[in-house]
Amino acid sequence: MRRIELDGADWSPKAPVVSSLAPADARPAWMRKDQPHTQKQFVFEKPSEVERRVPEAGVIDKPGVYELSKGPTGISRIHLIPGFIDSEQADWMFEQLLQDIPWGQRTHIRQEVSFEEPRLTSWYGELPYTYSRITMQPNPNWHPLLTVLKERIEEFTGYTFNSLLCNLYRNEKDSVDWHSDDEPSLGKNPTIASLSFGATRTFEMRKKPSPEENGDYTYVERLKIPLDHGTLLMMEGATQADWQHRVPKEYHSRDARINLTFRIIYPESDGVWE
Ligand SMILES: O=C(O)CCC(=O)C(=O)O
Repeated sequence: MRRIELDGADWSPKAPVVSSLAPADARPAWMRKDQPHTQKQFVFEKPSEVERRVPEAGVIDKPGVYELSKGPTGISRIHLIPGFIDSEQADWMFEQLLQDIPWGQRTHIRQEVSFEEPRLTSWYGELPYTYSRITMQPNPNWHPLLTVLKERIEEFTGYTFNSLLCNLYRNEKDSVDWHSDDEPSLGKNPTIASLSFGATRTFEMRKKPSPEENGDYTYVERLKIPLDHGTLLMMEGATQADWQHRVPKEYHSRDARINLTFRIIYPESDGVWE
């Protein structure tokens, strides 16, 4: 047998050499400790355009007053008050509102196609309310519990509200899409008091893009605010002018949730919406 002597090491074959097209060790080079990595060098090339990152959504879940932004339209401010109604009271209020409010499902027409709102609603107030080309007729017959809640919020906030839009999200499939409460009849920089009962749902906010973005919301600031049983959320200042909000559908099952949004509506003849 032929012996190969190299630095004194014994290189004589110990087993028959297998001749095959496959390499003896079929593992890729990076998995073999004993083999050097490929000689190809990684060269970092600076991207010609600045990379833009989609910002992660912030979460607001602690009580407090938050200044969301400042702009030519003013300061956008929200005030989160969890436990505004204690949970025991909120329990019976929820049941009563679920039973007694005259809930109805409205139909929208968009681009000649009609579809039902994915939630039930009801309107209270001396004046009608028009949004998304739907008009809610005046309904001055305030339920006594709604009057109590309105007065409690008025005492706490110092505002006087004259109207209320009630939303019932029957389950996880109900939702409200991105919008601002910026109808002319709400006046400039409206204050809105939003009181939630029942299942916790996420209230999402996104900043309206600057004119250079041409309506693209990809890189705008976003916030998530879990609204649970008895929580009051106040939206003030330029919040409706500079931000949008929604309550998205959920992937997991959710029980019913009621949201009451107290508003101040002006008669259109007042001209405050200009
Ligand atoms: O259900 C909510 O918390 C939001 C309702 C809402 O966006 C609205 O009534 O305009």
